[in-house]
Amino acid sequence: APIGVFDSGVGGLTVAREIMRQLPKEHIVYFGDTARVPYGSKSQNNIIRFSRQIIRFLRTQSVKAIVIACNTASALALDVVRQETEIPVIGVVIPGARAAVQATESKKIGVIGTEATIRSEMYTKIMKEMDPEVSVIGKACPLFVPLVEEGFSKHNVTGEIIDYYLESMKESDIDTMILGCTHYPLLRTRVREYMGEQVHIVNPAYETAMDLKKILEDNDMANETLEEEHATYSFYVSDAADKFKQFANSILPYDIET
Ligand code: DGN
Repeated sequence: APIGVFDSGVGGLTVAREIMRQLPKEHIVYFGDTARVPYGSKSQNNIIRFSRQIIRFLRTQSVKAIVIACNTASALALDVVRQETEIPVIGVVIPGARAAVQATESKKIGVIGTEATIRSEMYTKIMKEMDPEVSVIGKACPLFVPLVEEGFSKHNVTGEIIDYYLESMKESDIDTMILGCTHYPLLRTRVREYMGEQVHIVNPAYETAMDLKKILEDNDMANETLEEEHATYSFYVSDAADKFKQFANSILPYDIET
């Protein structure tokens, strides 16, 4: 049975990509809600409603576990939908939070994400539960999403926008920073250059794939054998399939066919 992965759009492909790398034998069914993106500016009620609908769809594809590959949906809907679903459901926030708490020495952590993710303070709450001594600075960076989607990762204007959003973080004494939005790993090099080597950058997509691996192994759910050259990956979107395909082919290790 495949792993179900969903996101508000293309961003979750950074999570799918980590699953492909770390769990090459697992088949994936991906759903990108491209008709309703961005989730970052929607209310919690709607994000829960969208997540429920997508989980219902993924379950028709007989998935054995579901990864909410969207920070916004993980922050706002995971608690609710996990209780309603009989198969394992994991989000990206808890794995990212755990990695940051483990990495920090100064106990000062920065989190960047969408407006909804930062407003929810979910990363802060979870990290404080893990270690009450950490202090967390959050910053919403909404313009990063369209920059990445338009292929502007290497563009000059991106440097200016990074400076605009991250200047106060750079001047703070954080030693760890969470890329708390699916698109941000694609700006990782730029953010790292700007923040400097002393700041440890956490990619929740990577940590989530590690967590998924552990859950599958612990529950004897991992796929052991694979006859094909690589596992089967199916992609569904609610709109704009061509644009999705173009983006996917620019970041995934395998080309998506029509
Ligand atoms: N996938 C969303 C997230 O990780 O928060 C970013 C895109 C969006 O819905 N704004």
